[in-house]
Amino acid sequence: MSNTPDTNGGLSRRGFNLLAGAGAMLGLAGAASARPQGGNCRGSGTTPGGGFDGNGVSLPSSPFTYVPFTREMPKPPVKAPCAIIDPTNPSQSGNWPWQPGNCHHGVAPEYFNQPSDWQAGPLKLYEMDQKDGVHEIIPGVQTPIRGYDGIYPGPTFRSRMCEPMVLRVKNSLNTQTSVHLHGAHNPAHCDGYPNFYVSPGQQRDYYYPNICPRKPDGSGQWDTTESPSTMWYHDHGMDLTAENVVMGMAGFHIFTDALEEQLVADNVLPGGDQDLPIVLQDRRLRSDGTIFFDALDHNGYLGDIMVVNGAAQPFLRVQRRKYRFRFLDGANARFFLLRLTWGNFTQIGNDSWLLPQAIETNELLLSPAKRCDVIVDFTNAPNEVYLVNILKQDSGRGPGGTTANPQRLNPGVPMLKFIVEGPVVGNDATVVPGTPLRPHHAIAASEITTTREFLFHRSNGAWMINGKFFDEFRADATPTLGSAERWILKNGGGGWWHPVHIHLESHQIVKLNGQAPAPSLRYKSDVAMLGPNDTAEVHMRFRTFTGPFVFHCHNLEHEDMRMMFVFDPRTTPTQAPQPIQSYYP
Ligand SMILES: [Cu+2]
Repeated sequence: MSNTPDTNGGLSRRGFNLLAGAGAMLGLAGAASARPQGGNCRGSGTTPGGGFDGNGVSLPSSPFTYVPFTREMPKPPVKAPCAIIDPTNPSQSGNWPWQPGNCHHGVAPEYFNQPSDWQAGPLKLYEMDQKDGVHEIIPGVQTPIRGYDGIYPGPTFRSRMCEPMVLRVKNSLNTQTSVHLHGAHNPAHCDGYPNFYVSPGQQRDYYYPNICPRKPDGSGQWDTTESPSTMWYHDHGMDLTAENVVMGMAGFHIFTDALEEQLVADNVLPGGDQDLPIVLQDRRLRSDGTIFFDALDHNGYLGDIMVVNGAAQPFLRVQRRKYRFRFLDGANARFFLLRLTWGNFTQIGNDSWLLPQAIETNELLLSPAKRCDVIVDFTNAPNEVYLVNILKQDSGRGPGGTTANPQRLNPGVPMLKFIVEGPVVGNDATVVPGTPLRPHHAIAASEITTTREFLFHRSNGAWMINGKFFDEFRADATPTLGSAERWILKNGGGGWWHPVHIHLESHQIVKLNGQAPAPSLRYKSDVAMLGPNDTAEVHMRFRTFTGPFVFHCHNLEHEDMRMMFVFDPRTTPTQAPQPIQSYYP
């Protein structure tokens, strides 16, 4: 593994970004053969007015019509390993299709230095190619995409505690990429650090140990309160994230462990076909079917077509029983306020983690990158139920209103139609509001050793934290491994919303604007949503892995325009920002 940084021939990073964006668009023009389609519901997915850019200029509407709710909701395929290996069994040596690390960008040093209890289960090897593809967001309209394995959304990974995996990612695109597994506790080498690239034509081995942190009591035991459930992966390439994600580079990664498997085995939580990951996004198309993306719009991408698992306004057939829906806001800049036209949600998870107990709610507010894991009980439902977005948002600035009182649309935009069929299914899952799920251990104020403040603000049409732009070679915080810190995350104002994502560790939101946050936000999060003028106080612990890692606004246009900082956990206390570890290329 060499340690030479990738360079872009002397171009500035931003210059490179713009060139790459323009090149990609030119490359796409002419590839599409779509024509506007007939139908009776032009703009059915659009927000009123079709949306505006950050300067108040009306965006071009997608010039297609279609009949919504005529197409079944796609379910991304589950990714299968190319080999399952027991490394301690010499008779399996012939099963290796390739040796981890034997590729251009190598594998994390941690792979060669695993504690024995990281390998309680077999090692799974996966291969995935990042490549161009064609996808029908609207039926009959061929839209060029960039996809993991060439599909949109990408394949769903399912992994299990202490069953490590190495994912060999190939890059057949003509742009740099970096894969981030959002919500995971993984080594820095494979966390999708913005310039730890998979270069075009090359491969990188992402080693996911699939562990959770150990307990802070020194016992060495796993802290299973931190074991995740619903993660997702997406591109995190420096300056290119927004474009790569809007072109299709995102998918689910579902994690389980003994505790969650028991909840399913005991019929507390629905499993199998009643457990569905659902990604909500928005897209805007040009007349040739290509995805509209303006690389010069730094305010936030808004589409006028509501897309669910890659399809515009689909339907889903459900039985009269409980379902687990893992909702992800996978949009670049669009927030969602979700309601059902009948019944409530029973929320069981926030971001990556199950809640300590199920919570009933009639609305779910999601920012980009947030997940809400919910149960919907269709037992007594009418034959048709709709999932509706009732949030008013006309620009990348964010929705109207505040986090406490977001501006609502009436009647809102239906995203997904549930067709409820058949008789009541007996012996259904037993989860109800109040059902205990995954225990939670709060980080006490007395454990905090350091307090840091971060102001997220606008400057010269771009985005800063504490008066600085992102610099991948500068550590902005160097916490000590094993310690707990308090981070104050402040929105610098101007009506902008900034959903702040911190990599590596869960954070515990202890105060939002001086008050206890809403019940579902009181436990573990990986995105702290900052509405206009919001201040969040979060506690977090730094464990297992030295850096560098990033935290950033997950409005992807803000992230690309530099609203990102580096934190670099060290084994010994230091204030020194240099050197940060590097794993190039
Ligand atoms: Cu932002």
